[in-house]
Amino acid sequence: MTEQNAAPQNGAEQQKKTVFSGVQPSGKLTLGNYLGALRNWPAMQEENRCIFSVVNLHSITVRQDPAALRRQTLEVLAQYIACGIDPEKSLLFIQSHVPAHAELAWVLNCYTMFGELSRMTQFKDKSQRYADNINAGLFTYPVLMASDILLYQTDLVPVGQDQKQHVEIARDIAQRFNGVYGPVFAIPEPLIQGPGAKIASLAEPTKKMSKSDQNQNAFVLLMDKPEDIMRKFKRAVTDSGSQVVRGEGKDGVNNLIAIYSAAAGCSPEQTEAEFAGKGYGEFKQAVGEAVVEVLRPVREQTERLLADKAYLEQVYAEGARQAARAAERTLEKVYKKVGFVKKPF
Ligand code: AQP
Repeated sequence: MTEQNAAPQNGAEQQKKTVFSGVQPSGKLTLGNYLGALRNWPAMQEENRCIFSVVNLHSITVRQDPAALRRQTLEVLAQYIACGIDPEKSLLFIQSHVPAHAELAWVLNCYTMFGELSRMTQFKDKSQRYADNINAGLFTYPVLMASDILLYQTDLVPVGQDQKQHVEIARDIAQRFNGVYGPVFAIPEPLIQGPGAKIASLAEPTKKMSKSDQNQNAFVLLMDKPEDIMRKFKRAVTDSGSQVVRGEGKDGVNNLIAIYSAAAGCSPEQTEAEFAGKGYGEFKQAVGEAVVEVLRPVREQTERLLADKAYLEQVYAEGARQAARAAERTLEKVYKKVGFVKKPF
């Protein structure tokens, strides 16, 4: 991306909103990550100052295989670009390359209350799922996420529904800090878009689709082959009814309607009208086909990009350089406000 985008200085550049978002490379990306987040990002880069990070510091709140984590980090970066994020227009970087994220997180930990972190749904879910490893990082995850967002003076955070609570706590932390020291941080807004904002598991549709689900049939991966995608939709849990309409207690069908609508670019009402009088079998086939077509170019382009490691390295190196510069400006302000002696270098 151009230097002006990394550091808006005047006129039109100052009018642009700053957008920040990220995905943790804790596994292979799912259709949920794509429809809820990634797919909405490219359209934003034309009008805004966009910053997208592969948030690998977040991933280690759950044990990761080091070699897999390294591989997945590059895969997520490649998928950002494959989804249409242009490194010439947006800033792309790997979180661990910018130390200011961890540094600001420490400061903000001291402005975040134990009680508010205890209320986080993701912490409750993950501490049940990983009961043998309820580490402090899992608990303070939202503070690191607040640092990611606040370092760049972010206005908008495009996320899926599941992350709304974390953006809200980032707002609360920013407001608390600003209340003590004056306007240091921009106050971010969550941006939750379209029918893909909350994609559920195909196997247990009352749960969200998650890349770390142990059941391989629960999720569709961006890199899945067409035949695997079709098989997973064929097996998707529905209910004893037969009409393709949304309703109470019809979580499986509600989810398939949301997926089809997001993939085909129509409203849930249009989907219901299109499949009126048709059965679940025919509908599942159509959902599978729509998803295969949406994911095909992403998968093919990701494969091409992963074969060009030198290009990916160039993108993340340049991204880290620019992100570090922007992040340092905020961190310096924060350090000054809290009373740290200015860094000598
Ligand atoms: N099921 C989903 N539906 C819609 N959006 C989703 N997102 C995740 N799952 C869904 C959105 O994807 C972005 C990146 O999420 P993340 O990987 O940073 O963390 P997550 O929300 O915890 O995603 P996972 O897949 O469930 O990861 P694991 O299994 O590692 O915890 C976010 O914008 C998120 O809203």
